[in-house]
Amino acid sequence: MTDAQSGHHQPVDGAQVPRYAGVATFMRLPFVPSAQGLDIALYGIPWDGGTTNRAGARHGPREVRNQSSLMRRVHHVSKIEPFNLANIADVGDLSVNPIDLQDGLARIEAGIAEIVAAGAIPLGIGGDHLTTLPALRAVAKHRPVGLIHFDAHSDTNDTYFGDNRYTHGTPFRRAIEEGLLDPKRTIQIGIRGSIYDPGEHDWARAQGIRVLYMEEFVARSATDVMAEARRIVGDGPTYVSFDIDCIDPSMAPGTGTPEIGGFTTREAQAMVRLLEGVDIVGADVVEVAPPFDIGGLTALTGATMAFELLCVIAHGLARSRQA
Ligand SMILES: [Mn+2]
Repeated sequence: MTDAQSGHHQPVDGAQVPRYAGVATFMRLPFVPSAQGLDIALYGIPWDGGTTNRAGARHGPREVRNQSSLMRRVHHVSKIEPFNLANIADVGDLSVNPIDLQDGLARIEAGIAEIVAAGAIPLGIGGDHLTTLPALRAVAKHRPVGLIHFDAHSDTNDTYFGDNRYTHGTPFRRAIEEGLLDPKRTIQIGIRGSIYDPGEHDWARAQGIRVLYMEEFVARSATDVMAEARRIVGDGPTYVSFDIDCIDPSMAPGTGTPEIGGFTTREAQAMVRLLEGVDIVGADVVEVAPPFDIGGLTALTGATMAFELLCVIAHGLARSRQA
């Protein structure tokens, strides 16, 4: 369905077709095979080839599509109507390779590069967190970007099982080494849980990454922390990566590496809303692992966080068009 005035794709109307009916797409938007003509492209990355412990995030996109049918058209606080402000559709799942890690990364990068070349902002649903590395290779091809990273883990480890350099615990170290990320414009929020080594976060800090532990968030507030995040990324192009395991496992149990003591869904929503004004050039929601989920709760959380991101990105696009 398209809006007669704007020509923008529209979700299937829940008053015409009940929200539980029909073929599941992200936000009940049309599936379109290409990002041509879109302002924002929603896509799935059914791949967890970088997972070191409990696999299952490859099943994330399908379940997030299902739960995203619960989303309606208007953000209840900001009153943002993303589907009116921007042309948005579901471009399907990226091509992946479940048994070859490097080929998997190459395919994911190629898929996102196509979206970027079409002029659309990529908003991906993972997949494990290693999928953010090829996303950054696609969006930061010509200049490094800043990063606002919500996660229980820093994901800046070096190697695993010998000299394996590519896991969902290493994407941001690789991205910095590859010149894709400006570490001084990078903040990680919600970091917690036991670590392998007391110096585990030293490398990240030495690069200039702001590593913000969960305990510091609790002592401050979403408003205060996000003011710092916006200061760190400034006016430059910024990627936003939302690992669902930043949320407490009592609210988002369906993930491979849960850590207790996390954000409430309400705190996470508050933070994403405070991304207003950030120049977001790409974003993702990763690590939803349906085999560990209960009643679709984590997939619903992932879908809702994607909707929150969509509202902020669409509003930013509309604002920059007016400027
Ligand atoms: Mn992560």
